Amino acid sequence: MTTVNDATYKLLRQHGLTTIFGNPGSNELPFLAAMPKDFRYVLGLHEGVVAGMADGYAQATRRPAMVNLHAASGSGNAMGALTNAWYSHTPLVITAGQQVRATIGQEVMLSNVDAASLPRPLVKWSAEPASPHDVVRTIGQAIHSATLEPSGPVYVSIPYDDWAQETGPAEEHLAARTVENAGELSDGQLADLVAVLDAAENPVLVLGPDVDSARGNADAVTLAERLGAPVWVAPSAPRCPFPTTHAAFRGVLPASVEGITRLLAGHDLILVVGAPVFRYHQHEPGNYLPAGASLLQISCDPGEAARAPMGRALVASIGPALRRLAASVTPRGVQLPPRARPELPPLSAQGPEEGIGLAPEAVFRLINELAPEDAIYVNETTSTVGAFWDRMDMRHPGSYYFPASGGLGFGMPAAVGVQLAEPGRRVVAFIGDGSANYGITALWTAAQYRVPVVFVILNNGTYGALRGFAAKLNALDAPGLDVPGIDFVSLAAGYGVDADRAASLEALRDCFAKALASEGPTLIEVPITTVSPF
Ligand code: TZD
Ligand code: CA
Repeated sequence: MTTVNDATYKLLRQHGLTTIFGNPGSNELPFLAAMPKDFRYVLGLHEGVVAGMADGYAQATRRPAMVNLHAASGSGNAMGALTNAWYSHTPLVITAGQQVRATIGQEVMLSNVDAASLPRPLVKWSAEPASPHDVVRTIGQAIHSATLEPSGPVYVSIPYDDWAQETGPAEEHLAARTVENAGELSDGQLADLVAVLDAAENPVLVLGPDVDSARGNADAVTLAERLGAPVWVAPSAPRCPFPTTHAAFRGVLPASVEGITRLLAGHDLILVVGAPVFRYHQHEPGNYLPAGASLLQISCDPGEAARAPMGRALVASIGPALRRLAASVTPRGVQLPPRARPELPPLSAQGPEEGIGLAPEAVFRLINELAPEDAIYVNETTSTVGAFWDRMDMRHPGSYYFPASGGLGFGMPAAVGVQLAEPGRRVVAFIGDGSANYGITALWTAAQYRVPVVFVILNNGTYGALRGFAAKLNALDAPGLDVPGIDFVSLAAGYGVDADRAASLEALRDCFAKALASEGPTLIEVPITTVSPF
């Protein structure tokens, strides 16, 4: 006899979904009890961390990741993390255990009363199968829905008495199904785009996270070189779509209307690929486009295309669209001079002032010098994002991850997920002392599963970004802006992670070398000065 449980594991195996990130409760045990030996369960101690680890893992493997949560309460704990998964188009297949079918209506303990509604609007699709005989098909639908473009999180609630039910002929064909996107630019659309690009006098490229997800980085380089165009990264960047060491790289656009218009002034054509137009943050009203400029957007997400306030948009798969565009535009033979980087005093002059801390720029510059050239950076230090992009070299696809919605608690878990997905590269996670607390239990998973992330906690004792906003919004007397008195070395030790404090650049040099040599996770707490996020 084949049970719903057997058929589900077969389906998951068929899709290569043999890693399950979870945190269990009684409703989930009948599913987990029969887990086959070729499956791996990665336990997270809080569901925000479970979802964050799965998010990092799915982004880095470029495949859907399985998540198993406990009923409504576990799902609720994960929802903050789903804001990030939603905006990064991360395919998460989230399953949650439900009470026994016949008892949900009574609202017995741990029933998920309106399960399909609970995770909306942060999932593409959600359901609770209407019958045990529709569980396997529903999970299949979830996998396909999560994966189809634009990919994203989906949610299935499964009553726990369904798992032991027998399957019938309805389930027979499910494991063998495949569902694919087939949409591409038509030849006419491509020819038209090429004509528009070739006719532009001074085009500029703005690249977004979906270029990195689609591994379009090398094609973006070809396109920029052929057009002789400078390249910016779209604002509030969650990924790095272009090598920062390339002469055409100009940096990340600021997250304000006026800031972008100012920086792109003089261009007659702005080509945005794989990004929303735009993810603004600080409200600085102004003209949406510089005078004389038109904007062309290529997005894999119809929602992204439809909601933009300006420009002509085409909805297409980013990888093929970029490849064909790069191969088709006319080379102009123009070579751009590399961008000027801001000057810093020599590293030896950057000693800490008593009780204040190191300059974040100096910390980034030193780590950039010491880290492997293919290191992967996970970043969740909100006031120092600009300093990070100024200092760090990222040459390869899949080198950068930042919370796509701005929802904190992504960094530490995502670092664990990315490192699990990329055992051949080293993950260095820069985490603010404020941000660390939203995902701190990821340290336990890193320790128990020996995931060798180097966590660098940049500690300025405050919510630095909020201080920057408070100054802008005339709210400097707001309460709750400082977070003094947290000892991250002790916290790390408590979760089983080796940790050190580095209060000078020499100490940081030693600690970082030790961390790189370690086969397990390490945490380095670095006191830093507070800088403005703007
Ligand atoms: N809660 C969640 C889940 N996400 C958020 N974005 C915030 C609160 C608000 N918030 C920001 O947007 S930035 C920030 C907070 C609290 C400060 C983070 O402090 P940090 O980094 O120490 O991690 P900086 O560099 O000191 O800003
Ligand atoms: Ca801070």
